[in-house]
Order: sequence, then C-alpha cells, then structure tokens
Amino acid sequence: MQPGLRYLPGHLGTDEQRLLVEALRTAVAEAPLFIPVMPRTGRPFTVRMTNLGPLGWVSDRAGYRYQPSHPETGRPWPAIPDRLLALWRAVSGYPHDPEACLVNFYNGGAKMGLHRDADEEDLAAPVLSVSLGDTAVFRMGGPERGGRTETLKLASGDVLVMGGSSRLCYHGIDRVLPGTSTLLKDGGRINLTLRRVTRP
Ligand code: MD6
Ligand code: FE
Repeated sequence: MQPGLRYLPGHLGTDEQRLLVEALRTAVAEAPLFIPVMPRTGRPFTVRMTNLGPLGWVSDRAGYRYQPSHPETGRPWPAIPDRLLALWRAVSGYPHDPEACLVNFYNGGAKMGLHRDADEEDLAAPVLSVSLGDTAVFRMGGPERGGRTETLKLASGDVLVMGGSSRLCYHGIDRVLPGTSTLLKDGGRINLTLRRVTRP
C-alpha cells in the first residue's frame, strides 16, 4: 500500500450506515443527483453526482472546478451532516473541517476511470472516502499514470483516507459487484469523499 493511505475496513457499523443513508436521502431531495460530463468532449460520466457543504465539485465542458451551488437548481449545496464531520474530525488527522463532500452514486455498469484528485488548493489535507452499499473494486496506482496498480475491495462501511504521499496517486473504480449489500433497497453503491478545498 502507498504510504499515507489508510484503509479502515468496516469502520462504520450497520446502524451508522443506515443513518448516513437516511441523511443522504434528505440531502439528495434538496440537491438532486446530476450526470456530469467530461471537459471538452462533453462525454457523460457513468456515475451520478451531487455535493454537500459550502463547495461542491463539478465537471462540465468548461472543466473541473469547485462551486458553491448546484449546477441545475442554482441553490447552495446542503450542509455536510454532523455525523460525517465527526468522522472527519476522528480520522482525518487534519485540524480544519472539510468544505466539500462529493456524493457519487453507482448503479448498473457505472465505474470511474483512473484519476487524481488535484483540484483542491490545500493538498496537505487528506481525502476521506466512505463506501455504502454494494462492494466496489477500487484500483490504486502511484503518482504517475501508467505505473503499477493494485486493487482493493471497498465494502459498505469501509473508510479510506488518502493522505501523505498517496494524496495525489491515481485511483479509480473498475466495477461494482451487484448483490453484495442489502443497505440500499434498489442496490448500487454510494461513495462519499470529504475534502478540504481552500487553504485555511
Ligand atoms: C469511489 N473514490 O470510491 C471513488 N478519491 O467511488 C475516489 O475517487 C477517491 O476513494 C479520492 C480519495 C479517495 C477515494
Ligand atoms: Fe478520487
């Protein structure tokens, strides 16, 4: 494993996972999932997204960026639930709160190509990821595209902290394994990534 990568399997119990899903349902009613498109080409992502917090990550033909409002409703993103802030304070090792929580929803054949999370000004803060629902095959590489990679299965309740020298490593989701969790009534997977965006 890359230095600075911390994998906390089963960190969240099933009751905590259910409460998080409940909070997310409320948030998604206010800030609906949307289908982002790739910069320049306009090719749609296979995941659907929304955000929580003062800033949200979006991708459209103009590029990747953080912005304070939902691209379709124009309304501010809903707040990050307290239980997610508590998780960040407990495990991030970073003294300031996150400003963005990206919500990715995978169903059907959704996946996420290899990428780096590099749109944040504050790269000293880790990115904290929470997996809910069906298990995903997560691919982790190194700092260069095309290097050696390894896979890790991320199950419901697993937490991954990408900090230190892993913070800018390539990673992605090869696929989601259907029927591996009963947390979400209609199946699929939710991934939450908590990020500090600005330098405090
Ligand atoms: C996912 N995760 O698990 C995609 N990014 O669906 C990410 O892209 C990610 O897990 C930064 C840090 C941790 C992650
Ligand atoms: Fe990422």
